[in-house]
Amino acid sequence: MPKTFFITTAIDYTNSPPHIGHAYEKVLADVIARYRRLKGEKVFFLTGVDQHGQKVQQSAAKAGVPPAEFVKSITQKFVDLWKKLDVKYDAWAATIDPLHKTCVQGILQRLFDEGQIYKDKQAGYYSIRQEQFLTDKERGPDGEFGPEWGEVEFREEENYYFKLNQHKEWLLSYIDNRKDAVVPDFRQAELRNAVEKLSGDLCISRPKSRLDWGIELPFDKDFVTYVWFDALTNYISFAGYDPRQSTINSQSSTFRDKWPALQIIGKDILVPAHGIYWLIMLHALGFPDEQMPQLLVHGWWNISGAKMSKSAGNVVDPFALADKYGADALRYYLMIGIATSQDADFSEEHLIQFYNRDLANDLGNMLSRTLTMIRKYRNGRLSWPSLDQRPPYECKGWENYTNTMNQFAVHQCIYIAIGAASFCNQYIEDQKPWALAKDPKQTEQLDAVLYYSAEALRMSAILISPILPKAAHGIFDQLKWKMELAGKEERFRFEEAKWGGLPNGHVVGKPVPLFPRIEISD
Ligand code: ME8
Ligand code: MG
Repeated sequence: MPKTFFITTAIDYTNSPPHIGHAYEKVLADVIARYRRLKGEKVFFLTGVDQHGQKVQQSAAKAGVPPAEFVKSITQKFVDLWKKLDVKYDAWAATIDPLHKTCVQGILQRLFDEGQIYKDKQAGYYSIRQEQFLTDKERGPDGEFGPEWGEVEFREEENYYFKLNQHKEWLLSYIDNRKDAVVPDFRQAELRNAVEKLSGDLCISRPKSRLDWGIELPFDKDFVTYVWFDALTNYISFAGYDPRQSTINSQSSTFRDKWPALQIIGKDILVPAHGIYWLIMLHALGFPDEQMPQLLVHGWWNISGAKMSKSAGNVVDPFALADKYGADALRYYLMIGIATSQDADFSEEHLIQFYNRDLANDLGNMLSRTLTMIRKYRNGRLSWPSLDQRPPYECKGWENYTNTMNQFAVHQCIYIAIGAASFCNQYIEDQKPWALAKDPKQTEQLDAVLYYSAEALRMSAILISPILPKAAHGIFDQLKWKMELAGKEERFRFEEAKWGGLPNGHVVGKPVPLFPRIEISD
């Protein structure tokens, strides 16, 4: 069976509605998934929501509704957003799903039976307000716990622990043996440093008296599992992993066909969650090194250099932006305004600037002037050029596109796709079809310029389709090309991004403004 390209994103907390950071991560994953399908690969794209835990329990209590009801309404907001932004996934990982629960409990039971999970007593200072044990890190300069912790008391509590520390040497050797375990490289180095400092095991439970909104431990009904075995496990439970099978080879082909995944996560959850806990959990479950997922770590969108947060009141609402500018304009800015491994500042002004410069001017202008000229000079009909007047924009560009996309440098790929359009705007300036049209001796030359301009548009549409699916369809519609596949993603195929696709005599459609300029009103 040919391998499926399996891509996952972090599941999003359902303690509050989605913000622009969530939108960015899912659009990035969607662009990579669409690019793979464009290349003819089979893709399985998994995303979802993290519905259990303390934060959700607290938010639900504050709202005065049961947690199950609370997560339902927030979950719906995520589902609605992905629909609005054309994020097209194959499976939905909602952690309250009974299938997921069965898988999580199966995994916990197996590791417990194998002696990887044990019970221990913890004693220390505990913040009642924050519901967590405090360490010396939480002490202020005066040695006391600050007022943000509220009342602090000494407590003893029993919990279950996962033997994390015994896998430390393995994790170091795995990281050292695989250069692309984490992308980008500086994040892999950051992870390695953190692993070197690793000590102690991982607490994986909470007594039900403290937290009951979670998955019960299969071997002790007084506890629920706390975060890690619940949330991280989604990446395999929703891909068909069977916890009763202890080797990869005994897993069903449904699972083996997909795994290992490319996992897209934000910079805040590499250390320790995905880079340490998750990789060690998989190793403990018997996943061999070559079956470890690759971690693609993206940066964060900030607001004027500051972190976006509810308390700072600077959370950017993706729904409002999509309503105001359209899904494609928002997708475009989220992809071009940031380098995948870096942070960037989100600003509506920049969104408008990028849109007007690249889409309204370059691509939009190229489309309307080309169609207008073909209709004006040739009644909309294209002729195969008899001259080789192909613009010197060569297919090398497409090779770069593939290479940069394979390195997840989406913003650079956009420049290649849009570059074809702006290059052809220049080509039209140079060739001056309006002058050629006045000279009967230049008939063939004019045919060639019109034909290759239409071709450049067709190819730009193919290359931009992972980023701007709606606009790519709009360009094909106006070219009257592949109308039988209108609205379908199969309309775009990477292998067709080469000169000579439009047949002799092809008649193009009417130009309709695809990217009307956004005027800034103050
Ligand atoms: O971390 N810019 O959920 P989450 C870019 N449920 N990405 C951002 C961002 C920003 N400003 N803010 C958040 C969780 N993200 C857990 C994951 S694993 C135990 C489960 C990214 O809702 C963030 O980095 O806080 C993460 O990858 C994703 O959004 C979900 O964040
Ligand atoms: Mg690396």
